[in-house]
Amino acid sequence: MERTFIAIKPDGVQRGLVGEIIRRLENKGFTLVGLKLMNVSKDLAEQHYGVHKERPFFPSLIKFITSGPVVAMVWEGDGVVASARKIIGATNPLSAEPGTIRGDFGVSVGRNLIHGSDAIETAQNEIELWFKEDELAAWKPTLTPWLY
Ligand code: 3AN
Repeated sequence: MERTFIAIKPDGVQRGLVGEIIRRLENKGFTLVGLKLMNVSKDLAEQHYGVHKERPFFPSLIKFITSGPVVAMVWEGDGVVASARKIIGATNPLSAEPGTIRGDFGVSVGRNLIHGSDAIETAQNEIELWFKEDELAAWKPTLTPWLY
């Protein structure tokens, strides 16, 4: 089954939005298979945001993501990569639709609360980067037959 990597960034944790964000993904019908609260090392941050290395905002992005604890998660479900991106909303919270996480709770692109993998292949790479295999639980909720 498809999996995606989701991280609640330091601003989401500081603002007490961890439960709200998890609730939205659970309510949709996705399954949580990995979860940890962690401080992000500079090395991990630079690997995670490697594609943005040359961008002017790269140093502030690294400083921000390493500034406080992050909730790293893996979610599973049919089409979860694209669907989680929709639930999260556009990169700039001011452009994100109301009803999305960024649209409902954010005002700044530098403080946009949450990360979600942008494609299936990226998701696989990010899950490997952030989680060890034994940190992930392969399980099926008993609700599954009512979802699919
Ligand atoms: P998304 O997180 O929606 O996939 P990306 O991958 O384009 O967006 O950008 C990664 C992260 O870099 C964003 N979540 C945001 O925190 C930050 N970022 C993107 N564009 C800017 C910008 N113009 N100024 C500051 N930070 C930015």
